[in-house]
Amino acid sequence: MSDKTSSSATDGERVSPSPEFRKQATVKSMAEYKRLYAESVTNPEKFWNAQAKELLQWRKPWKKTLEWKEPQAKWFVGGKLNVCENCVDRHLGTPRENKAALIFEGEPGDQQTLTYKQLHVEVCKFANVLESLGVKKGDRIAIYMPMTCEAVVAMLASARIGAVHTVIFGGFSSESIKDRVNDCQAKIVVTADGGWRRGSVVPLKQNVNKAVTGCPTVTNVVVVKRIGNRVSMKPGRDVWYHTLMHDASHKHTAKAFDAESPLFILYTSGSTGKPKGVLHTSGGYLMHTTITSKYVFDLKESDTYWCTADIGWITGHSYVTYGILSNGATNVIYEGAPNFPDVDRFWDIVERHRVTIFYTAPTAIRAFMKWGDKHIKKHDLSSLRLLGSVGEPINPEAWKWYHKTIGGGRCPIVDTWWQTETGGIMITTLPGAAYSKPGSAGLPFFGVVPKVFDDDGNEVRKGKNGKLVLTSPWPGMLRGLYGDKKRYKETYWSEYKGVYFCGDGCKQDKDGYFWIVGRIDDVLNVSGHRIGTAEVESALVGHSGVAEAAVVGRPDELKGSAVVCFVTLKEGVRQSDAVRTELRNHVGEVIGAVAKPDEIRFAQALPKTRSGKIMRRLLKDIAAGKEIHQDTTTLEDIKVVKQLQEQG
Ligand code: 6R9
Repeated sequence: MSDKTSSSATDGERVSPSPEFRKQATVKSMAEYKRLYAESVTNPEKFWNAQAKELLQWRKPWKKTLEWKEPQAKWFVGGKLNVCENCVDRHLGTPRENKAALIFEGEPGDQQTLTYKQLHVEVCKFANVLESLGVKKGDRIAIYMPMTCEAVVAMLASARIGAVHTVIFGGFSSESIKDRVNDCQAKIVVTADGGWRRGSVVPLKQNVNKAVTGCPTVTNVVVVKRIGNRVSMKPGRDVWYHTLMHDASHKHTAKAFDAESPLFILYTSGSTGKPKGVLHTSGGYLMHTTITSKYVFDLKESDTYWCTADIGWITGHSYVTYGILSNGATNVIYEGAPNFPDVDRFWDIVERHRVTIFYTAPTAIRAFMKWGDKHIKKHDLSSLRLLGSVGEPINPEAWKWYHKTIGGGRCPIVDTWWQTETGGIMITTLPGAAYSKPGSAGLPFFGVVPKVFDDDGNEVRKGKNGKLVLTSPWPGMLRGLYGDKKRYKETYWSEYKGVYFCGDGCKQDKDGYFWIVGRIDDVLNVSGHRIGTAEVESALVGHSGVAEAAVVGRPDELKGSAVVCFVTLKEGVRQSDAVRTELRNHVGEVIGAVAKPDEIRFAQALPKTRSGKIMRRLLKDIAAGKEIHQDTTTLEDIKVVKQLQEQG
């Protein structure tokens, strides 16, 4: 049922925070967590009203805290704020203004630090640049960048002028850029001449050039000089970032925008069709990311925080840019790969920058485990005080290794369950309050009401598997799918009446801890990245040699899930390794390297029921090398199964 590593334990071990950590934590006891949680769910409006006043800076107070007409939520209705002002301007004139907001380290080792004051100058200038290019409130801007300060500046500048950004992960292909830019009709693309990855140049500008010839709405491409290589610039359309910035004024007055004005669209894979544009708005989203950063990471302005996620994913939006800067902490960003020039690169960064909070994905943790402890022991990691995990379930073995080897046994680990759609963390353990159970994400965050349902919409008993749902609205929830109201309702609100279904399987143990089992829809979680099987299938059948394709996940120790494809070729195309390689590369070109199949198996036909449905469960078992116990009597052609098994 699941594509992920999951724990067999129901109740698990308990690991409590140390007395020293507890003493300094924002929430210090389970009793305090329980009190705050109870307040947040018995009277959510009162709770969020107070939090929003305390944690954010508003230009105009709201009239109503929540307006809920399922499935449409509006938070802080009538209130006005500027998201960028909350993340940047409000730290000016305080002791924070001269401390580092961003510490950037490039893969080749170059570094750049921007204090809050300097970040403010850059953001104001780029806001002026965008306005001079004709960008207005509500216009869409695509950002296809390496992890550099300019990427964060572009997001904040977009927020500052009320534009809507859509960040496209730098590992995606031209085809993916084109689809996203056209779907949201972006006016501007912000990119770079390239980015560094494992010592090679990622040809970002070249990919954009290829994409935008098919994007009629794009008027300008702004190009950051990162590498200094020669790139082709189209006169009249393409402009250098540094030229525009040189001439731009550093004075920019931020306007106030409605709490519900759109902040960004982020495309994510679903179980059907093309990626969906998840839409987030301003006040509620900033509220959710600010409060979770403060409580879950126990974030203080004295912290040097490092989240290894790329801004191309939701984690990079919520916990690199918005939630962290809004709290005035120091934020480390790193451009490149974890194993360049060597497998200890991350620990070298932690040591040199004295990182105190470190947030990464289980797939990375498992890779470090494999590479060996000796690379870690070389470094002084004593600055760390808290560790986080996100993106997929963390297996208890990896959890314990992370706790001992990286955290020196002293750092609490927060395993954080959430999604692109939820905007911010939903299930976790507050680090000074609750014990952790390795393998369980933990307890609901304030205002979050998760339940585990069976297929009929009844709550299952504790300890039993079911589907994870969220039964009441929360501030950071998506407001819809861009331009597709119907799909929003169908995707999230139609499995059960009146509740949000997230696509994950889950059980809750008798202590109330939630154990996420993984996706139960046709979405794979590959190294913490969401890939729709339908997307990979559509890429494969888009190749001239392919007649039919079915894609499933196979549990993988390192990546969580591996992509396994079953393919039938067209008449006259011979099965060969060369075709396999060609198909792998083809998927890489259509979607991006993250989606490249791990395995391709050929067959004369795919196993189907007599009514013509591909038997996916059977394919999953074949991919996993399991014996087939399922009823195959409905199968049209039993020979096919054998053929596919033989290629394992
Ligand atoms: C933030 C992010 C969302 C899916 C989600 C679930 C899986 C994320 C998890 C986790 C178990 C955790 N997931 N965090 N599963 N434990 N701590 O990853 O967003 O890319 O949208 O993925 O990732 O399956 O439904 P997104």
